[in-house]
Amino acid sequence: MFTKAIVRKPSTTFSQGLSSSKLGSPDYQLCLKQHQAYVEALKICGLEVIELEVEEDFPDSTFVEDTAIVTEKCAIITHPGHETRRGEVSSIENELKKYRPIEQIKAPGTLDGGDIMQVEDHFYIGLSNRTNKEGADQLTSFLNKYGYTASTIDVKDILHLKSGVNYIGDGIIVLMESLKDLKEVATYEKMLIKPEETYASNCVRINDCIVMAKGFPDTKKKLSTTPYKIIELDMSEFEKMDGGLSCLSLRF
Ligand code: CIR
Repeated sequence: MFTKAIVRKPSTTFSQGLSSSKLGSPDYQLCLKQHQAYVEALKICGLEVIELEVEEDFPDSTFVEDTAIVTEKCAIITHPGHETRRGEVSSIENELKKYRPIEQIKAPGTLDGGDIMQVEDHFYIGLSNRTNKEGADQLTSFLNKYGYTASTIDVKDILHLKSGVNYIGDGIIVLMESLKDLKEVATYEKMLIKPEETYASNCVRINDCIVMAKGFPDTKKKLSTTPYKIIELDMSEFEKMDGGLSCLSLRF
């Protein structure tokens, strides 16, 4: 059961963030509106929403999920894989230390929270262009110290592990179709997401709700077979900056 979420409004510099998408430049006003709707959705899921100060110096700082891993027993502050994002972590640490003992990934380790998928007491760590082996090893030792287990999955073709693989509880993994044979998640029940709806594979289960991106009818139909309330959100402006739905919050 989650009770809180940390979010941060996009800064006016948002469009200068990292992006490989060909979807064009984001509309800042629309982006703020979509962010507000996201915050409202978190509240509907029963969360108290903690809004951090906007960080104008860090265009990607609205993607707070990449800056920490929050478990029931500890919070691990990351060392983001892209250097332009490293300054985002100090304000996150200041907030999280109110709630959890803090651990920290250090160079030469790099790690983005988008690469970490929790399945009960086990954590899958995506080895991506942002998360390296040293980062994964450091995270694994912190998790082991608090009684969790971890293992790695190679994910070189997507930005982060959770861009294509997400756990929604009850033994079900939502998976982009091209990863259907991923051996590391072979034992789970799989909900395969069509190639044209890949963006929607990044959805989040929060308490009795599943929050998903709007405009993906086949995925919605599949997720609607679960007992959870489906909340759809327009994510167009965040998608333009390679941002998935989960990365806009840290839930704990
Ligand atoms: C980046 O490339 O770092 C940002 N523009 C997007 C980060 C998205 N994070 C995520 O999906 N966990």
